[in-house]
Amino acid sequence: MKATAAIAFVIAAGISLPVLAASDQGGHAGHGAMSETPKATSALTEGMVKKIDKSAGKVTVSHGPLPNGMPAMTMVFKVKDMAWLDQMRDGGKIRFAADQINGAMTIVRFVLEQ
Ligand SMILES: [Cu+2]
Repeated sequence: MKATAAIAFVIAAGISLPVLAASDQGGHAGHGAMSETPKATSALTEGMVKKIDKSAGKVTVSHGPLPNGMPAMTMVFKVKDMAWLDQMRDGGKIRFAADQINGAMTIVRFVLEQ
């Protein structure tokens, strides 16, 4: 009689386990959706305008580490749109994204920092 009761308990425990596993999977599915973060805003790098050369279409920027692995430094960038040089000013802070275009690092997107 005692052995039968023990077997019944094991069977009951065995049935309850798959139920717990199913609810755990549901939790993981929700976590996966949160990993989709917009890449556009996180790719912007902080920089400070040092010198603007409108005739050459270039700007010297002291920038933080870039997503492409370049460490913080002061260097000359080209700009994708020459009109952007009119919006920048010496000593002004910007946040920008740069790409290698025709062998030259070029600012392809930027926002002015207050
Ligand atoms: Cu650089």
